Amino acid sequence: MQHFTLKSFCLALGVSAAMVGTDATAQDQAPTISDIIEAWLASPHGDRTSEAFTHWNEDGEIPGVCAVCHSSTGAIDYVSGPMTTPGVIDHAVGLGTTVDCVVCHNKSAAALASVPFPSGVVVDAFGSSAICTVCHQGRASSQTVETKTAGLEDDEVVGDLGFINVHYKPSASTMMGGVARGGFEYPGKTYKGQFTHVPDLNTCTDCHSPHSLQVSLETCTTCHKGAESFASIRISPADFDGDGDTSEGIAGPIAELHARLGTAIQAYANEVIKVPVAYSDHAYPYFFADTDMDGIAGSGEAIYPNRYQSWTPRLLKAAYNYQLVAKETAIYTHNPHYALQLLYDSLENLSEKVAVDMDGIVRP
Ligand code: HEC
Ligand code: HEC
Ligand code: HEC
Ligand code: HEC
Ligand code: HEC
Ligand SMILES: [Ca+2]
Ligand SMILES: [Ca+2]
Ligand SMILES: [Ca+2]
Repeated sequence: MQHFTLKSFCLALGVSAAMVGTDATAQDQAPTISDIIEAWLASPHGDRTSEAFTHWNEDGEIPGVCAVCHSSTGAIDYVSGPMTTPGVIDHAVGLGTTVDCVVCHNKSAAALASVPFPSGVVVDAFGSSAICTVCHQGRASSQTVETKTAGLEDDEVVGDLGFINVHYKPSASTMMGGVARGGFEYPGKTYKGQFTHVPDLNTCTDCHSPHSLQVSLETCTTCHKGAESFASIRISPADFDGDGDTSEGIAGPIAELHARLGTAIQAYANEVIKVPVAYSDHAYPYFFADTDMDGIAGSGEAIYPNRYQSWTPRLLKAAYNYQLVAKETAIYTHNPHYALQLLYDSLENLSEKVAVDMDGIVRP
C-alpha cells in the first residue's frame, strides 16, 4: 500500500487524531490508525489478490454493471450519483482498487440514508451501515424471476429461460426479508420482513467490525448462553425439519430443508422435464445437464456449454431459492425464518408435481 503520513491520512478521512486514538490523551481501548489499517488489510475488503478484485484483469477495465461493488472508484461514483439503476453505473472504471477506506469514508457514503435494492424497493433501515447494503444486496430478486416467467405455464420448458443467479453474499437483502424480496416469493404467501433481532444488533456494523469484518461470538453469548458457534444459536421452539431435535442451531433445519430441496429439484427434472439436472456450487451457471445421470455435476459436466437449458418456470423459481440459500452462507443468522419460508414454499410447490417428503416439516 502507499505511504501516507498519519496526519494526511486522518485529514483525508476527515477524522481527528484524537478520534482515532493516536493522541497521547486518547483512551487506551481506541484502535490506532495502524490497528485499523492492519485489520482492513487482513480482511477480504483489503485483499488485492482476491478473485473479487482481479476477475477483470485480462479485460483491462471493470464494466459499469460490475464496478459498483468490485472497485472503490465505481462505488464512489455510484453513491455520489443518482443511483438510478440498483448496483449499476453507466461507465467502466480502471483496475486495481479494492473496498478501500474511501469507499466508506467519503461525504456521499456518510450522507447515504436510503439505498435501492434489485427489487426496486428503497431501504432506509441501516443508518451508518447503509454503504454495506450497496454491495451486499445481490443482483436479482423475486421481481426478476416474476418478470422472466410472467404469463408462462409452470411446467412448460421455455427455450429462452436461463438460470437467474442472485449473486454472492446478498446479506442485506436476506436481512430485509420480504421487504427487499431477495428470495423468490410464492404468490399468496406472507414472508418474514426485516430480521430485527434486538435494538443494539440490527445493523451490519452492530455485529461486524467495519474493518476486520469479523463478528465476535462474545457479542452473542451474553444472551445466547452456551452457544459454541454462531451456527449453534437457537431460540425458535418449533421443530422445523421434523427430526425431533429442537435444540440444534437454527442453521440445522435450514441445511436440512436445503438438502431436501436439492433432491426435489432433481426429482422434478427427472420425472417432469425428463432432462436430469445437477448442481455445482462453484461453476457458472451452477445448474448443468446431468448427462451420465449420477446426480452429480462432474468436471466434464460442470462447463458452460453443458449448462442446463430445459428450464420450466417452476424449476427456475425453486433453483433461484436453492442458490440464494447456498450463496448466503450466513442466512441462518441474517434472517433464519425467511430462509425456512423460502425453502418450505419451494418444496411445497415442487410437491404439486413430484413426491416430496413434507412429513413433519413446519413453516415458520
Ligand atoms: C450489487 C453488488 C455486486 C455487483 C453489481 C456485482 N457483484 Fe460480484 N460480488 C459481489 C459481492 C458482495 C461479492 C463477494 C462475495 C464474497 O464475499 O465472497 C461478489 C463476488 C464476485 C466474484 C468472486 C467470486 C469468488 O469466487 O470469490 C466474482 C467473480 C464476481 N463477483 C463477478 C461479478 C461480475 C462479473 C459482475 C458484473 C457482471 C459482478 N460481480 C457484479 C457483489 C456484486
Ligand atoms: C466497509 C466500510 C469501511 C471501510 C472500507 C473502512 N472503514 Fe473505517 N469505519 C467504518 C465505519 C462504519 C466506522 C464506524 C463509524 C461510525 O460508527 O459512525 C469506521 C470508523 C473508522 C475510524 C474511527 C475509529 C473507529 O474505530 O471508530 C477510523 C479512523 C477509520 N474508520 C479509518 C479507516 C481506514 C484508515 C480505513 C482503510 C484502511 C477504513 N477506515 C476503511 C467503515 C469503513
Ligand atoms: C464497494 C462494495 C462493498 C462495500 C461498500 C462493502 N462490501 Fe463487504 N465485500 C465486498 C466484496 C467485493 C467482498 C469480497 C471480497 C473478497 O473476496 O476478497 C466483501 C466481503 C465481505 C465480507 C466477507 C465475506 C466472506 O466471504 O467471508 C464481509 C463479512 C463483508 N464484506 C461485510 C461488509 C460490511 C459489514 C460492510 C459495511 C461496513 C461492507 N461489507 C461493505 C464488497 C463490499
Ligand atoms: C445479528 C448480527 C449480524 C448482523 C446484524 C449482520 N451480520 Fe453478517 N454475519 C453475522 C454472523 C454471525 C456471520 C457469520 C460469521 C462467521 O461465520 O464468522 C455473518 C456473516 C456475514 C457475511 C459472510 C458470510 C455470508 O455468506 O453472508 C457477510 C458478507 C455479512 N455477514 C454481511 C453482513 C451485512 C452486509 C450486514 C448488514 C446488512 C450484516 N452482515 C448484518 C452476523 C450479523
Ligand atoms: C441482548 C440479547 C441478544 C444478543 C446480545 C444477541 N441476541 Fe440473538 N436473539 C435474541 C432474541 C431475543 C432473539 C429472538 C428474536 C425473535 O424471535 O425475534 C434472538 C434470536 C436470534 C437468532 C434466531 C434463532 C432462532 O432460533 O430463530 C439468531 C440466529 C441470533 N439471535 C443470532 C445472534 C447473533 C449472531 C448474535 C451475536 C452477534 C446475537 N444473536 C446476539 C437476543 C440476543
Ligand atoms: Ca429439528
Ligand atoms: Ca435437524
Ligand atoms: Ca453427472
